[in-house]
Amino acid sequence: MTTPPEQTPYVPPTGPKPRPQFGGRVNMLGSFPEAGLLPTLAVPEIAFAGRSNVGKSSLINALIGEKIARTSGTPGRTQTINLFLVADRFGIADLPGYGFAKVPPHMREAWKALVEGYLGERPNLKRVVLLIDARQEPQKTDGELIWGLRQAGLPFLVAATKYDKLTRSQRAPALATLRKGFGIKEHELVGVSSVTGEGLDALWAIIAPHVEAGRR
Ligand SMILES: Nc1nc2c(ncn2[C@@H]2O[C@H](COP(=O)(O)OP(=O)(O)O)[C@@H](O)[C@H]2O)c(=O)[nH]1
Ligand SMILES: [Mg+2]
Repeated sequence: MTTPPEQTPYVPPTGPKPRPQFGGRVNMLGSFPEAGLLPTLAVPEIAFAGRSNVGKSSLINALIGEKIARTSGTPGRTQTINLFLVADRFGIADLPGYGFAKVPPHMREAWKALVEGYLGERPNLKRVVLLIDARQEPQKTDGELIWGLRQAGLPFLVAATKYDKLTRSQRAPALATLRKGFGIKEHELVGVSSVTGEGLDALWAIIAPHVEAGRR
């Protein structure tokens, strides 16, 4: 008789808890050109902000596991806030992008009024995820938004996007450049890729406690 092979005990994987998937349970509540038009939600809300083309829509889709936000290769010019309700548990606001070249001053003012109006009027807003391209040198417009969030006392987190486009050796220096440029702490910055999924669990781990604890 042969002895049975020794069993290897099951070792659960470590690292951040995998984030839940919400496929089929996401409702688009609308696209709003004025902050005052947004419905008030009875659940916590997370907002996503950043320059046009930084990967906002892609990140929202990758994080939620469903194509809810429209992505494009060309910077969009529509200035609206898209609001989503995810599994009746939390809201996601996709804020209008900024920073593309040759924007007439009246459009810049309209963007400012819309975003500032939104940030000042959402009692359930738990976090602003500010997206910054991991490959870029710190930009003035991003710095101004960070300054505004600090002034308003709004908790934020920087997601360094398109992380897949950096080599392993470029990554830590790129994050350090952003940290120094914007004066942000290590735990306030996470490198993410919507293409490879890198950093999404880490990003979710930061958002999840707000979403769960803040439920009303
Ligand atoms: N390589 C790479 N490309 C990305 C990533 N996220 C977005 N993109 C591309 O960047 C462009 C702009 O993305 P989009 O999500 O529409 O940006 P938004 O304007 O900020 O909403 C699109 O061509 C995307 O395919 C990423 O993580 N990695
Ligand atoms: Mg978009």
